[in-house]
Amino acid sequence: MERTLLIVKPDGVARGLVGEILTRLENKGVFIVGLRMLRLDEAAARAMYAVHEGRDFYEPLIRYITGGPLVAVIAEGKSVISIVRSLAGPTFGSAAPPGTIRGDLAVSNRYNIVHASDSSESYEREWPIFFDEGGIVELDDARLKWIYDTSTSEII
Ligand code: FUP
Repeated sequence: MERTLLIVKPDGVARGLVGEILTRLENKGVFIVGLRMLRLDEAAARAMYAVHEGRDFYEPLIRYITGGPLVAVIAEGKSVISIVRSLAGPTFGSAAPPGTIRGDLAVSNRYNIVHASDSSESYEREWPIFFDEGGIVELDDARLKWIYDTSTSEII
């Protein structure tokens, strides 16, 4: 099992889309094991997006992500990093295909509703910005058995 971080960004919260996005995760069958609403301070925002420092969109991005409360979600499942990335869709709302969160809910090339970790390295760097260890629950095995075939030695 793998974990990923999904953020409903301030535009998603302000537009009342938290439930819609959590529903998409739950409907797919990924498990929500951490959930927290907070407002990111500037230092945390700069740490979160350090890879983009120096890019022309860096300062607007910091203003965007600190501009209102956000909802941070930790999701767990097999290959959940790539699954949640594909649910989110490509970066720009204008180009994201229908069926994806960004494709269905965003038109902007900045205000794109969600963030999703793009690799396990990114997840390991990002999750402590939003959660401490106690904010993540252990997955209840009973929930697994109709999402995956757990009857063999491998979870399928
Ligand atoms: P993604 O991995 O899809 O979230 O996209 P990036 O890490 O490349 O970008 C992070 C955020 O920076 C995007 F969600 C929106 C913002 N951004 C811009 O505002 N302009 C750009 O040209 C690229 C990204």
